[in-house]
Amino acid sequence: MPRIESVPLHQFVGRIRKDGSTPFAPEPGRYHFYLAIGCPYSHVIAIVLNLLGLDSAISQSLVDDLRDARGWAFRPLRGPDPINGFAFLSDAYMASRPSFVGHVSCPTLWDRRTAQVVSNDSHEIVVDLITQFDEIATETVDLYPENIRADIDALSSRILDEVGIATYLAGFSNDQADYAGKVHALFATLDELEERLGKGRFLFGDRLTESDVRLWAILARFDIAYHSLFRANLRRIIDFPNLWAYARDLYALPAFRTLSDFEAIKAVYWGMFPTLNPSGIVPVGPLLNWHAPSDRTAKAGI
Ligand SMILES: N[C@@H](CCC(=O)N[C@@H](CS)C(=O)NCC(=O)O)C(=O)O
Repeated sequence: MPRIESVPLHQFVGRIRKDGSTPFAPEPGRYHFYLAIGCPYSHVIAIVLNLLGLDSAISQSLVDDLRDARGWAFRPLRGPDPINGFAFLSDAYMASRPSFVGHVSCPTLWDRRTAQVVSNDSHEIVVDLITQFDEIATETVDLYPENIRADIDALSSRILDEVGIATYLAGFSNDQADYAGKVHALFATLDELEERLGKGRFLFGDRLTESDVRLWAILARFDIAYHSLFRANLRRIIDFPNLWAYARDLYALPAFRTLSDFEAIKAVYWGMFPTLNPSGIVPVGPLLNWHAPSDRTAKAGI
């Protein structure tokens, strides 16, 4: 995500509030998500919407799988923009604020009522989905329990920085020592998560939280993309007994299984970064047995 000096990364930071303190109230049928199938941040949104039972209250559509220099676009593969008929996602930003210059990213949350982008800060969006839509959500799962919110925020931010973003920084490093340092640091965090998952079924014991969804979006991409494409290859996820069993346990849950298209994800990564994979050839492997049973439910009460 390129950063333009002195311009904040997220220029659309609208918050959805039940109490009327912002222009954006939680209402069924009002909001739309633009997502990208390969994007881990979009993957988190899709799974959270499904876990909360917000799929029918908040619509979503996909941009084209691959992004070029013009940014995310709408093309036949995933269909036209169903809300505005835009050609590019950046059109939504320009329509919202004609002077806009900066980070156009998926996920983007669009408000039909005021015809503008609400936010493209996925962390804040997830928090608002969980905390502001409880009267609309059809499921009662609490992915962000009040008494551990600070701990969830802290862990999710480490997962994002030290695992998610770290793999990209390693993959795009042009310096041997820098690359090696980043990979060792990344695996030190994975070792820590491996140990943590030896103590409970999920990252916070028996409660599935937002942090688990964040980590899933990374684990789902690790062995099929990050390990080889980004040279984050000290180990694969399948070499970590707890992380691998945990990933399979999550995959057994319908929201994770039905919303994780590994072949599409793999094609996106191996197709979108020509400096790392000039031929564009998508590897046929690895063969991962996602359906192998895990013993994780036995850890529920630990
Ligand atoms: N800060 C954003 C990051 C999202 C992000 O980087 N999305 C990627 C796709 S996975 C993207 O759209 N990148 C386009 C760009 O940075 O130009 C968030 O948390 O929502």
